[in-house]
Amino acid sequence: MTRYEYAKEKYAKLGIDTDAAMNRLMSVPIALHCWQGDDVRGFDQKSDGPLTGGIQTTGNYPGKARTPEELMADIDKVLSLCPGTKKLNLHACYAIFDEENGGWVDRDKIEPKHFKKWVDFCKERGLGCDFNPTFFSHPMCDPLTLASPNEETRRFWIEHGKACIRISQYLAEELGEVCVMNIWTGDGFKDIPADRKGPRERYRDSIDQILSEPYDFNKVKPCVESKVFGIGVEAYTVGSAEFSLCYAAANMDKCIPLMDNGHYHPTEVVSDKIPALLTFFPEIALHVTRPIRWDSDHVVLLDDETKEICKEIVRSGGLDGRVYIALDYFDASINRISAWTVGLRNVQKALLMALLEPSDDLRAMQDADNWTELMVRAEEAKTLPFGDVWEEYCRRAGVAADGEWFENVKKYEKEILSKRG
Ligand code: RNT
Ligand code: ZN
Repeated sequence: MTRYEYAKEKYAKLGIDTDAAMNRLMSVPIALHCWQGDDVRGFDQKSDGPLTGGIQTTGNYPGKARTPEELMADIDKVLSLCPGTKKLNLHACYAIFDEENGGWVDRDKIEPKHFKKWVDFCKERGLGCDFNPTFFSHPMCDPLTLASPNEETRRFWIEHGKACIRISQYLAEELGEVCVMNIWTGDGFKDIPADRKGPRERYRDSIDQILSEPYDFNKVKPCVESKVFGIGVEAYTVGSAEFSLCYAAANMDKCIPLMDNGHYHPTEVVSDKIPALLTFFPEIALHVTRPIRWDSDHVVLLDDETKEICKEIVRSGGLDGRVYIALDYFDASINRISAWTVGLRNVQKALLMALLEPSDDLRAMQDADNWTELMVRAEEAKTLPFGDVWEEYCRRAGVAADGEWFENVKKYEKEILSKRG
């Protein structure tokens, strides 16, 4: 008997079908964020300005991608090391300008052709692609964008948002998969504002204008991502939780809410918010990250909240196309390929664990007010031979098991990353 066969029996005794769980997970798309590979830099700025918008990468581990080709090669390496269905997640600042497509244009003028190379990349690998307008790290941030009182600034960023809707529609059509387009800005204030409503009214109007650009809501899913605060904008965030959720609720036919689990007060948990939102919204989107004390965007670990988030996705029927899952972190202090791979494999692990939960039984115990047995069973489920199922899942997906992939990353670092200036 193999270790997997033994594990399969153990789970079967609890009524859990490990083969069905693996098959289910294999087709769930998870969006891989391109920005872990180059510390959220992108390629569209002529001079190398600072990362703005209240987000921060810390560390300067060698080997970050400097060109689209390097970033693509790095993403390929990650894809080869992770099981399951992947999607790419691009930011507008990763536009590729060259002689053939007419050279550089500013963000209000970007077009689908600037993402043609990414489309080719995705097509060759059978990937879908999500998209994000980039409302930061640009001279037109004054520092506000969509909430700016300066009409010229606001117009520029609305045009950027509209251009991104057109690009998202193009990505969805070319790749034949839904494109989730996330609207997030770092708009906010360092200190106590005198007017909290004005910026929000302008923000609302700006998003209205962006979403007035035509798109097929079956293919393009614009999202509004909320936030609690950012670096340098500690006192007030325009796109707060209430603002963003109300915007999405009032515009259910046009957009969906996006929750990033780094964007709440430290004792709030997104796991609990998932079923709350799914009670009302047909679809929601997530940025899975790891906050340490603040929105620090550390690599996702297999920690309690990641597991709990994945349980709620599975229990709420989120895998049936109701929850769009994306990663969002950027650690510049460690090998970036490894950072990406650990985080993506961990989300896969947490989802597989959730699929291997005896959830029907546990729910029945809850409904029967049988909290004693629920505790016993839930605790016992934690030491089932999960590792053997995970190893089998990796084998079936044709990727290296735990303990085997890191050698591959070390080799890539030695041969490729270490040669980058
Ligand atoms: C920032 C938001 C946002 C960004 C990306 C790069 O706090 O989480 O999603 O991380 O758009
Ligand atoms: Zn995010």
